[in-house]
Amino acid sequence: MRKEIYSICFMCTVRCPIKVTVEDGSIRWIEGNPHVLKGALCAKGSAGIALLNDTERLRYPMIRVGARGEGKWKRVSWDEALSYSAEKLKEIISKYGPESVVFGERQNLNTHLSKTFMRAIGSPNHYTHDALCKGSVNTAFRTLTGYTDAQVTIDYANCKHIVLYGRNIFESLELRPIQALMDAVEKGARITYIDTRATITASKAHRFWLIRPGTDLALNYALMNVILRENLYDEAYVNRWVLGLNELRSFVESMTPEWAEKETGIPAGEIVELARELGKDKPQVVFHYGYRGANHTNEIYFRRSIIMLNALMGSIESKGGIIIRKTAKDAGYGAFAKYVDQEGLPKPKAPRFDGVGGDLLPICDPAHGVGQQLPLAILSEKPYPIKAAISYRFDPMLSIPDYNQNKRAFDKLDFILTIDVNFNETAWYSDVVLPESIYLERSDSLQMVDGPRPTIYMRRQCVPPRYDTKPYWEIIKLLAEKMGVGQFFPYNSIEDIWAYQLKDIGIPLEKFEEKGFVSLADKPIIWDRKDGIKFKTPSGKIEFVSSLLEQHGFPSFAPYESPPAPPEGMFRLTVGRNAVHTHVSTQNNPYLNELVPENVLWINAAEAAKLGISDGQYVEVSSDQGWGRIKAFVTDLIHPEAVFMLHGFGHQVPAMTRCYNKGASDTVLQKNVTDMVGGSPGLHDTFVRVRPA
Ligand SMILES: Nc1nc2c(c(=O)[nH]1)N[C@H]1C(S)=C(S)[C@@H](COP(=O)(O)OP(=O)(O)OC[C@H]3O[C@@H](n4cnc5c(=O)[nH]c(N)nc54)[C@H](O)[C@@H]3O)O[C@H]1N2
Ligand SMILES: Nc1nc2c(c(=O)[nH]1)N[C@H]1C(S)=C(S)[C@@H](COP(=O)(O)OP(=O)(O)OC[C@H]3O[C@@H](n4cnc5c(=O)[nH]c(N)nc54)[C@H](O)[C@@H]3O)O[C@H]1N2
Ligand code: SF4
Ligand SMILES: [Mo]
Repeated sequence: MRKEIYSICFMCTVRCPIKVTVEDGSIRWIEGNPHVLKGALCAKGSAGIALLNDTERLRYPMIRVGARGEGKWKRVSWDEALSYSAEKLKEIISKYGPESVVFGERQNLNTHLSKTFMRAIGSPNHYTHDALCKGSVNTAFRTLTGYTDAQVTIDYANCKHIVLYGRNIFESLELRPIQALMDAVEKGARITYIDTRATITASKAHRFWLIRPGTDLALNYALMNVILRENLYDEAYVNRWVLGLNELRSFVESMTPEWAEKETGIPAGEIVELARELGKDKPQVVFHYGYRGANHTNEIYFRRSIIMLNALMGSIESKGGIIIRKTAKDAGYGAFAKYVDQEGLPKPKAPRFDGVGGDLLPICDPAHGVGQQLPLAILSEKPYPIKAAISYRFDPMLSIPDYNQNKRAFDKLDFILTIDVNFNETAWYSDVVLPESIYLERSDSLQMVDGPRPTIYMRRQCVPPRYDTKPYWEIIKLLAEKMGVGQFFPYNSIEDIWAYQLKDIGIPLEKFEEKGFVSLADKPIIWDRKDGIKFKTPSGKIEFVSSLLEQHGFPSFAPYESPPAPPEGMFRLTVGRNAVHTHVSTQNNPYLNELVPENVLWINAAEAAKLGISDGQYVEVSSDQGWGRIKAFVTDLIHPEAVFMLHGFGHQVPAMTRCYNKGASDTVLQKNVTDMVGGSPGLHDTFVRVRPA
């Protein structure tokens, strides 16, 4: 029998809507949901079938029997694994308090259940990947608009000019945005791309600038300088909505394009030209606030400068600009319900392990925390000893900079529990490993996507689990029951969860069968730019002079500091993604491994010649944190101060035979430093030495 099932991809966290064809209980085909994506899917999405059939993924619950990291395991029943985990956790809680248990996950559809679990056991220590990915973007948005970056989106389809700062949009993919952007380009939209190397996105852009690493902020100040001097900004919008224009004007007065040329290497005349072009196309222009790109410990000011440029152009809540996402309530429905909001759930009082909301990281988002503080908090035992770490759909060992330090920290823990689909680095180092069914084998909590047209998507099980695995919503309920807090998980099936989530919205579940999603608005909801934008700052305006920053003793405008050039013979390590892999999780996928089996080190040709390194030769890369062996890719297409490698390689788990020891790991090399205002890690703050291996 042949069936077509609408669901949601999870080969990366973009979560594209998909249509899966199932015949006689096997998956025959996966494509993008034609109602949203015109059938398109990326390479990783297509490789979902290879993950389903992979014999090297986690197949049954296991308890460690050898030393940590030795790789000796006992296969156990679900009941034994859960009872053992609950016993260990209860023992730790009774000795050290509930705050000694930390839970980390990559934000996902079930995050409301994980947060419920942590609140139920009395610990404040839930964190997500968010700070590691874009903590300073989140904070920058809140300082300016009161919204997080996750509460806004970009209207690519109607944009006339987009500026991308290392936002390598055609390789670090999100399918819907790039389809919309390509449509806009066909209608004449322009792309300006700025990177320290020439990526695929650079090759598709109308203008590409190879910038000196870490100097994007200087470029932005110079753009502001021109925009203000030549009155290129949207005066009516700025007068109505911006607080602190005069302060900005005097701050950037001396930061001319000529000054920025010396910092960035971008000719002053071209900076002026870009400012004038954008001035003409405003407000349908976007300066992309990005994720990674220039990641340094002063990142908050860079991200703020990007958002301020949007404000100057009047593009926030404009067609073809940045749109504030609208919720079910804005569309006239009740709120989308989450178990974490249920009555009677304890509110833990202890301070967070990562210092968020306290003196250390006062203004970072407590909804996410700052995950990279975990190893530091374990090692220092400040603010208190941490004894147990639970990781779900997240690999802290490889996703938090400084692998060797992470290992030293995890060595100090009494209990490590991992819930994953792959034998990731953290699972290998765990005491108990619980295998989740992969996305094609399970249904999940509904996905509420706020936006101009708020829409709810459904992930639906396509085939039965191949191995002895379970969906997370069931795993966490069973663990909660063993811990004695099962009352906070009052469901018995995924349908119960769906009904709970929709209880105040009132859409029947059958409606999802038609297209896999239900939209709550017929047309985009856009607020009136003259008077109707609801900014959530104390002033109700876009705060160039920020009350949030200044209340906590941080300046709204910080003096520009030039990033140091690396010492002789060294390079600034820069990292990123490509179109074929997801972070640290797909390197062992049989299809994707065949396409890109290892990473290479981009190095500038003139610098390579000085070091006697030729293209394709193995080199040794080392830093104060560690070292790796990797093939050199010698090219003119990277700035001489930088070297670049893909994140996610250099796996050290022998059970993942296809990717074991292939390429080098950026995580081993990087130091764990953070923008202590915004929360992002300084992933590009490490200098490395390179020599022939
Ligand atoms: N050194 C360094 N660190 C980084 C970055 C970097 O570039 N360099 N990038 C940062 C960024 S931007 C991000 S977003 C984070 C991402 O960090 P992570 O979220 O840790 O990375 P992923 O590769 O997305 O996935 C982590 C784990 O999720 C598992 N997984 C996949 N699908 C499922 C599932 O259905 N169920 C379960 N239970 N598990 C699943 C994978 O097997 C993998 O072990 O890393 C950050 N950290
Ligand atoms: N295929 C694929 N797509 C993905 C993901 C994935 O894992 N795989 N992950 C998703 C996630 S979670 C994220 S966060 C996004 C990340 O999307 P992007 O933010 O686009 O991230 P990266 O691929 O890390 O690209 C960073 C770029 O910044 C450049 N760069 C380094 N230093 C500087 C600098 O000083 N200035 C400038 N201007 N550029 C610099 C690097 O050369 C690199 O090309 O991608 C998302 N999409
Ligand atoms: S970008 Fe690719 S891997 Fe990620 S959700 Fe979409 S189709 Fe799946
Ligand atoms: Mo990310």
